[in-house]
Amino acid sequence: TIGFAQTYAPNWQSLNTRKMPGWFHQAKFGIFIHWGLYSVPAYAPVLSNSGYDYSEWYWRRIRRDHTEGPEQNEASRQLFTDFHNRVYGKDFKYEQFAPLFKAELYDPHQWAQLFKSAGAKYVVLTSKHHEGYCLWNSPEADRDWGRPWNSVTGAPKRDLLGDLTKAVRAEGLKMGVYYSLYEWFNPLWLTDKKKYVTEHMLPQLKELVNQYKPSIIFADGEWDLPDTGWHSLQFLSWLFSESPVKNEVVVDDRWGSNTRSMNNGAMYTTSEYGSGMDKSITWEQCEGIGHSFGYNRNEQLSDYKTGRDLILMLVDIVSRGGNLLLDVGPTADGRIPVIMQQRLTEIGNWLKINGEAIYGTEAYTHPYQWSKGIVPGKKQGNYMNGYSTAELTRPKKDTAHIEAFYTTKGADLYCTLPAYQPELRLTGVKAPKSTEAGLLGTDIKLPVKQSG
Ligand code: FUL
Repeated sequence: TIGFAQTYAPNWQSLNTRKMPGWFHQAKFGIFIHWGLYSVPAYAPVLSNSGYDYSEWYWRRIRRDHTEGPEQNEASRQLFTDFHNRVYGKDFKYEQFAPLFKAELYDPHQWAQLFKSAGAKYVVLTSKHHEGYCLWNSPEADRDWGRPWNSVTGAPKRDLLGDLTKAVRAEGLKMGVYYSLYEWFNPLWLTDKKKYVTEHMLPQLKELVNQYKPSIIFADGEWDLPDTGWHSLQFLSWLFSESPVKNEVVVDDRWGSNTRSMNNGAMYTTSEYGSGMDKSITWEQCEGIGHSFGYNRNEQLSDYKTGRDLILMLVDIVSRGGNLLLDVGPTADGRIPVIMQQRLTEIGNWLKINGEAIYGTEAYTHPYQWSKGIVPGKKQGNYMNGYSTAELTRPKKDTAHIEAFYTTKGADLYCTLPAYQPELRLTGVKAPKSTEAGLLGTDIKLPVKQSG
């Protein structure tokens, strides 16, 4: 909107004056993709009693010689190790998965069409996860790992990120990247963190932006250093002031051990398998269809959310002003599991009729109406995996007592009902005398009675 160059200084006070590009809040629904060498073993234990684990953490879980980072659930690590030893043998190194990651059935156009028909407006691919393996031709990766450690010099012999970027844009969707700042076992990271940041991570990230011009950067793996340690402030100042995506790009809140709690205007807040936030900030919930981001062959049908669960999750999030970044985990040969395709299609079919109540909407004064006309109380901001307003009045994902979720656009109020009701009494809603009501996808006019 401003026709002259604006520059932002490398401090939060200045960075926060940037207006977040409006497309993100309008979009509401994106697809997250976790794809890498971990897609070869594609395994995580499924332990509901001790918290689910992520298949993309496979390498970290089977390595016993690392000392940094929080100690993880020992039962889960043992199961990862048992699986690895039984299936591949204890001498089989994680690096040996690299030649098995071939992506031979990868069809980026089919993926992009699927995401479009799901009703998603943007896509975020793991350009590099904590394992350090890159889905594009990164010279830093090969140099510092001392072996082919990207998908162009490695087995796929293909720019997986570049090909998806083109296909996604051809469908009219925005393309973004997930990028892990740290790499668990990068030799440079393990010996000299400063050098790793300036000679590996920063040049790599800049090159990623210059080459692929992502609309989103979902940074991650930030927790070991503060924002100053990563030079994040310098990077973001360049990104917002000078980079080729300065007017378009949106970034998450994972740029240092101190940044997630900031909830400031420069970054959107991420909740992960959590309950989400409220409309006072820009936020996005990320979650898989099952319990993991990377593909997990160990999951059963009952581990997957149903289409109905997913649609209600989207509506719940959007009614509180957030976005849903729904994750799929492709297989090592490049397929999106058919059950995930089915779920995405189901969401898309619903959005074809009801999308008007989702895209481009704002949260209403209250996000939903709880059983028998009760509206939720005061908002309590929260953070990842915590509990938000909605959960103060109902258990997570239990929509049984929600009569209607609200969203609004212009003069219209949208009510999404989880279950059929012959009559709905809206409480706490201001409406002019001439109010009319209709049913999306039909010409039906619903009878309205107003009182108060
Ligand atoms: C986390 C990572 O550690 C997970 O593997 C996943 O990528 C998630 C989106 O972010 O912090």
